[in-house]
Amino acid sequence: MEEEFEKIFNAVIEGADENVANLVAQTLNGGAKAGDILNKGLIRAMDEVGNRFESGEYFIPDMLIAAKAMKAGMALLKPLLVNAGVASVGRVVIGTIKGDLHDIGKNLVSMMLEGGGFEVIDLGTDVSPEKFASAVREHNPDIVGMSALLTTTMIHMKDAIEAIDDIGLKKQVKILIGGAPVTQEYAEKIGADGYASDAIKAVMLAKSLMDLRKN
Ligand code: B1M
Repeated sequence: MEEEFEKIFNAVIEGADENVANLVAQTLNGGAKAGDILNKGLIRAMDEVGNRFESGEYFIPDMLIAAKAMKAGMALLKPLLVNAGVASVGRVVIGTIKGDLHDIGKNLVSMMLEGGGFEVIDLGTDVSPEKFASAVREHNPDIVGMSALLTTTMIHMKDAIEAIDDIGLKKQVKILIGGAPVTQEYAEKIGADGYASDAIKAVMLAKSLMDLRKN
């Protein structure tokens, strides 16, 4: 199976979206677990794309093409990672913070939260603090999830928490943050209720935040 994961890894790096979709379908048919394809093929490839960008070997179009290929693979995995028809365990409003267009990690977290039984309202990317606040007023979520992939945008998470506080709704929600540059220390510093380093941990944390809300 490792050979198949390697082929998927290479196809994402090359940005061969049709190839990625075919390889993911074949590997699933061969009995691989969706989670293994995700971690050993797709996510590992995006890390490599990031390394190549950093070293100057790849440029923005290469990252975009790889992201499209990753999404082609994720579309096939989604139904397997998300259990349809599970009763909602809580409502989450989620988005990528202002100035930030990276949505793969946020989409993965949304997908896994849905799989964990949460109702997810996805605000998309480049979400302003005011939009987070008005979504809290409109949707009355249990949890607000914020994602940031850039050191220059993560600072707006603090502004979004303040915007929610300014309309008097901070105590009614739990704030969960994540994304590559984000840390537990940063979460504590800006008054978020939790930080998760990946999508699985985000679901575990969201469930424990729900328990805290009940007590
Ligand atoms: Co961008 N980019 N990018 N990029 N890009 C990074 C993030 C970078 C690390 C690459 C590098 O230099 N090595 C770097 C950031 C440096 C920094 O700030 N420290 C970078 C840069 C610099 C930029 C631009 C500024 C480049 C430029 O224009 N000069 C630019 C910014 C645009 C903008 O947002 N305003 C830019 C643009 C882009 C593209 C649009 C081309 C494309 C995004 C396409 C898309 O998302 N639709 C892109 C991509 C693809 C990347 C890399 C290669 C891959 C990101 C990704 O999808 N990873 C990335 C390098 C890297 O991350 N290794 C890079 C896979 C994904 C599954 O992981 O998003 O980390 P991740 O999500 C994880 C966890 O972080 C966590 O769970 C997820 C699943 O495990 N998580 C959460 C995420 N959100 C969470 C929320 C939670 C909990 C957990 O709770 C709510």
